[in-house]
Amino acid sequence: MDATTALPVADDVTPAFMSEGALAGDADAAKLRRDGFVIKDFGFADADLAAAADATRRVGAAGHIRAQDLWRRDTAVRRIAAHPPLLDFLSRLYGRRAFPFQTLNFVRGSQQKPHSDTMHFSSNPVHFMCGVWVALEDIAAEAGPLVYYPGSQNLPVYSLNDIPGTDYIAHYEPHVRAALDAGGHQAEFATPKKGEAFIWAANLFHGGSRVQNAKLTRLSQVTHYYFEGCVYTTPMREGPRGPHIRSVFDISRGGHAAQSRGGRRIFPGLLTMAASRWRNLKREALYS
Ligand SMILES: O=C(O)CCC(=O)C(=O)O
Repeated sequence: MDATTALPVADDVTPAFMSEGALAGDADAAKLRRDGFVIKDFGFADADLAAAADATRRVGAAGHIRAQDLWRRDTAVRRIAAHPPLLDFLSRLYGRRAFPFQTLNFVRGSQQKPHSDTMHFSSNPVHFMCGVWVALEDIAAEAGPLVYYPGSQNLPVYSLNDIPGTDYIAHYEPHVRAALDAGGHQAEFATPKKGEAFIWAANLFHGGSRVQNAKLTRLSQVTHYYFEGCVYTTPMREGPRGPHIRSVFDISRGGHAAQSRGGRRIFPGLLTMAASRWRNLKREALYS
């Protein structure tokens, strides 16, 4: 059995944008706090957007609809993930250094049911995680664009203990659907232009909408970011002995991210690190 670690009790530290006083007068912080998302153009290099789009198309030609951690093989994907103006923006809004830890490149719409990323990867303290969805081409409404629910970031951060069972499809997804309906949260759809980025707060509920025209691509890159000075967890794999600590790679610095809580260094279990290394090797082989 893999090691899990009992963490010191979570304190009430929150990202800077979540407190009205911390970034007073900052329109982006106010928008992220109110709606749970911000859309911006960070001036990605045209050459990087084109190269990342080509790399993503190659994933499609190999029969996949998405590639995880393509940054390992493609420098343009890595440069988009670690684009300095984007990292500076996120670090300012959160009040801690942002770093990318995972990329997902999509050839076509994912049609993923609404979810919050906090069920897949969370942090202690919570909310120190965000997703950035970059359009690698102009996104058509019929291509199954990203669907999101403004304001839903204020719903509870669910853990497996809050839902009536442990199965993601049978229990988590219907629970989310019911919570969105009960809260009156309305779906909106993102159709950004090439180069625009859609930034979502950790608990904004989102997914992939229905693909209406299967011939259309939806070339896009989602990068997930953590913030320094936290412990990084996988709530879906939480066990009776406590949180599941992730093995996290800081793509911008090219090394494993240190984790700490209450001044104490925290380490993932050895099996987690070995499994993560194995998955990475498989990904490198799959997309080579
Ligand atoms: O792009 C999509 O269709 C969904 C992406 C997503 O849910 C995610 O990366 O967390």
